[in-house]
Amino acid sequence: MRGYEVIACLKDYLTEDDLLVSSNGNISREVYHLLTKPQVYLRGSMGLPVGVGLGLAVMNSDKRVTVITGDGNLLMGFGSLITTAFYRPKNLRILILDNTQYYTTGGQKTVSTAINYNKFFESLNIEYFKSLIPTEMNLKPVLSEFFDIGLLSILHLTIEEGKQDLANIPWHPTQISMEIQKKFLKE
Ligand SMILES: Cc1ncc(C[n+]2csc(CCOP(=O)(O)OP(=O)(O)O)c2C)c(N)n1
Repeated sequence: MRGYEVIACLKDYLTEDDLLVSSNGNISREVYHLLTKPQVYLRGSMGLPVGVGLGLAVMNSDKRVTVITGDGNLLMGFGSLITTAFYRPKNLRILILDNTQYYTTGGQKTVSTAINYNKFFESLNIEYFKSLIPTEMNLKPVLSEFFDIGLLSILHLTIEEGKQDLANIPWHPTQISMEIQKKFLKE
């Protein structure tokens, strides 16, 4: 499956109350066009989605926070995964869409294939980690578990390349921030 096909499936598992953080570039654009708005569409620097998701989850323990990140973004913020594993907020979900490339900027290869994700997350004692190549058949049951388990959960999906031709998000980062604060966040 392609990343946008996976993102479109998330509609069935998310409610208006869920808070999403999406990594910059193509993934944020797909989240903006395919899922409910507003969400935390990261723009600018890579490497931030897990750290931002962790902060939001810790500060908003009554909300489910889901991070959707490309492998390039994940690799640039690996330290945040270790902090996340230490605090392990039960309301945080991390969905890794791994196409083994920086697709947004032209498909340069990342070093994602150098990582044994199973061993890495096992070493951090993450209770729910799954890795799979998603298909129409296997994705839905795994998404149900991933969203409902009630523990910090991490799902690594190896996706095919391919994107929809989507326009940029028309909101300025300040507007994104204001919309999120209005809708979700504590003072
Ligand atoms: C620190 C930093 N370096 C480079 C870029 C340029 N850049 C924007 S998106 C992107 C690729 C993101 O890759 P990934 O997270 O794997 O998502 P994909 O594009 O594959 O969906 C790059 C290199 C940036 N925004 N920030």
